[in-house]
Amino acid sequence: MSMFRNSIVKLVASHQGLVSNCRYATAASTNLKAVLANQIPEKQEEVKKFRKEHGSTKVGEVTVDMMYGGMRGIRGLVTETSVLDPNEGIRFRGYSIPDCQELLPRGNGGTGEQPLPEALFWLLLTGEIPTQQQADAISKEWNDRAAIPNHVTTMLNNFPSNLHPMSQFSAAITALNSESKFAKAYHSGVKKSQYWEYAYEDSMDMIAKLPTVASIIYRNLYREGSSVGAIDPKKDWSWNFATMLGYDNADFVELMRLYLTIHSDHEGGNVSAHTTHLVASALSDPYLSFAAGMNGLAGPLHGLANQEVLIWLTEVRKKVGDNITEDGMKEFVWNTLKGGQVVPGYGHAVLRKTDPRYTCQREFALKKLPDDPMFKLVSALYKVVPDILLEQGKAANPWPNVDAHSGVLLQYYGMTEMNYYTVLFGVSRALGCMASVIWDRALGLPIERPKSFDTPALKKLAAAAKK
Ligand code: CMX
Repeated sequence: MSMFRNSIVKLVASHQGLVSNCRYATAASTNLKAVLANQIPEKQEEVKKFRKEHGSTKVGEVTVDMMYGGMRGIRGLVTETSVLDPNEGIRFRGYSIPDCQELLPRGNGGTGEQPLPEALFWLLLTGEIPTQQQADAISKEWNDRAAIPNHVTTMLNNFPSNLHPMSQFSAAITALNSESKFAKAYHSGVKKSQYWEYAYEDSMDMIAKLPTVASIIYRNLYREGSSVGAIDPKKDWSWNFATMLGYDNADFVELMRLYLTIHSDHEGGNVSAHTTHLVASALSDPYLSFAAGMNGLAGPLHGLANQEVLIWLTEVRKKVGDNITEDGMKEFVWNTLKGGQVVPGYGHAVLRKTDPRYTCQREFALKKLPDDPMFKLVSALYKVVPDILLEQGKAANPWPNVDAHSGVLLQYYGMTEMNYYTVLFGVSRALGCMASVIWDRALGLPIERPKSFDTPALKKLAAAAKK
């Protein structure tokens, strides 16, 4: 049945000319590690040859402003999993979000509308669209690896309720490194050429465990510490996550599948991906590396923005009510800016158009919750905020990003605890960060160590450059 579905999807996609040059999984194997082991030598060879031919080719320049300006625009990282186009948005291994929604296999249970994050992980790692069997094999493997050690459960149960869910999440991931196969292998002297295998094992284990960790945090904080229950071995990662959180709703499962797919990766320079990559370059194990990335995601200019958006929207609604007037909204937005605050959910360091991750969530909302007052408010703000930001003249990108929408969808299904939203983002981000770390080790990337200068030294460099 699923083979049949995959051929139909391929046929429809090629017939509609949706995606040119689709790369479907070439290997029949459902063993992702084996598929990867086949690919790695070829890719290593390709990179070796490329560096031999072009190793000294210049691909950009660095200005003084770039150095003081958060390294914006500096071309300094290699990330294989995804590339962000300023106008078009993210492409995962060359595939846009609509491509992924069209081509990736679905899960059983739910309504079958959205792709499986498991399939996206396969794509991020291999560059190929998996078959249904391959995606299902990942669901099974993650279910098999999902158990978390007692000391992590005990630690989570002992955290005070005023400790932010992201702090709990990051601390739990750090503590999970008691399970690290990478750390153990490193200490027993494993060869560098095998690092990726242990990074892979830790990544698969960690991704498998995150929904349980995240659900314990949720239930401890908002559901009187009730039990998360057991993983259903026949279901997928998102279905199990939704169920452990306590949501028994087919549309919410689809929302999770969509949410966990689209938040996974945004090329390499964003704070969470870059931090994970940097820390992993010191050969800290994947748990330690990802926990560091999560501390970055917890910043209000990055992943915490989805929490900030819902707080802000709630204030807008209090102020302007449900009979939204354009003037009322404009006044609120201007007051936010005049108060020295950013409009959360708008702007981006790289994007210069509406984020396609915003657009696909909007499409979901138009289908499932068109009359929800908060969704109407988000839609109404979309009409006024960009013009105001343009008029203010500061933000390089006045358009909404992913965080402008996600909270509204979650609150519709009853997840109103906005402090928790960034944890969901974090669970998803593991897919991209871990796929990258595995390739970092497969390609033998060294410890990261860019050069820094103090201002006097930079002045000397600038003076010398003028001569
Ligand atoms: N509201 C008000 N001012 C904004 C703004 C916004 N949404 N976005 C940018 N600006 C301001 C900046 O604060 C900056 O002001 P100063 O010069 O006074 O410092 C100026 O415009 C220029 O900034 P920029 O080059 O457009 O943006 P940056 O690359 O520096 O920052 C980002 C990008 C996302 C941090 C910023 O747009 C922002 O703070 N947005 C709101 C928070 C948010 O939604 N973050 C989520 C990002 C999504 C993600 O994590 O992936």
